[in-house]
Amino acid sequence: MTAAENRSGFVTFVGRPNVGKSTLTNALVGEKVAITSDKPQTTRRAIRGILNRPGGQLVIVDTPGIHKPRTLLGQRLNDLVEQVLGDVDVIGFLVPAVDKVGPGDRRIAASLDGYPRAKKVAIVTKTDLGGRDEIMERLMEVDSLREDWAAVIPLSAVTDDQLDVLADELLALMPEGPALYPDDVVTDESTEDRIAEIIREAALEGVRDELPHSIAVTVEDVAPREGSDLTDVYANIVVERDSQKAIIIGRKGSRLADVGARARAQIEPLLGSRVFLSLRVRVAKEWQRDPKQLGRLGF
Ligand SMILES: Nc1nc2c(ncn2[C@@H]2O[C@H](COP(=O)(O)OP(=O)(O)O)[C@@H](O)[C@H]2O)c(=O)[nH]1
Ligand SMILES: [Mg+2]
Repeated sequence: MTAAENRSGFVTFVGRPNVGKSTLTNALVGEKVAITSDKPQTTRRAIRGILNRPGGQLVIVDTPGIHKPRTLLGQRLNDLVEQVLGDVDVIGFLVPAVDKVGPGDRRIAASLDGYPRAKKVAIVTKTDLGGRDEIMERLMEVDSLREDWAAVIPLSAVTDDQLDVLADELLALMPEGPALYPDDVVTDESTEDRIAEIIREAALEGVRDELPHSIAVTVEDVAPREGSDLTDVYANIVVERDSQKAIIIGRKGSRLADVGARARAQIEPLLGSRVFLSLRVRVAKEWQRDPKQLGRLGF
């Protein structure tokens, strides 16, 4: 193949919270680069996952999606998403097979008019949860939302059904050009950032209401321990109130111990070493609204 036939570019997925944007990003990359949960607004950064295929490279940018901003953090995240949407080559619009298309979906589909540069692909996801008729109905509903879909594709990011079809279609829509990243990396996130996200995902499990939004994680140090095959990882779980700190720690530290165990199980394969994980819970009052705190937390 000549260099001229190589294609590369950026794609991002849009859709209501929980439709499966981050899960699809990971499924395409083949490795977890973006954390997922059943809580809305889990994603807080623009995370780039990289998929190399014969004939080209896809850079998949997973974003928090646009929300009504309630805090300074919310505003910053919206600005970030706007910027990504303005820059990508392809936007994939996701609707789950099992939910009827509603006003939220229609609004997001219509908002894609604001990004004329990007080609648009409609994706009916979670087909593993839907029946044949349900999937057909959804495909027709989604198809009628815009006239300019370059493709309408049903798939499951959990069973990987039709994932190849999407990857081929996305690559075909990319401009010609050389690979943008080396072919042996799956993300441009630093190891520290990936560890912080893994811990945040573990901390999100089982917490409710406002607490998920209040959790941030910082990694202070990752260091191989001398004379052993252990890596020491020191991290802080940051919350906004003392009452939240108590919830995260749990009775006699039981919740925090579970969070640590779940996170460690994922950090060890990432680092390729056994890990000693030290987690501290800190309170940073109202950090989501405080520009100084946001800066310290990397937003
Ligand atoms: N069964 C099934 N569940 C999925 C699929 N894609 C995502 N999910 C689940 O939907 C929830 C939300 O996924 P996530 O990727 O975090 O959604 P996001 O908010 O759009 O990024 C998670 O619990 C996922 O496991 C799919 O194709 N099939
Ligand atoms: Mg997400």
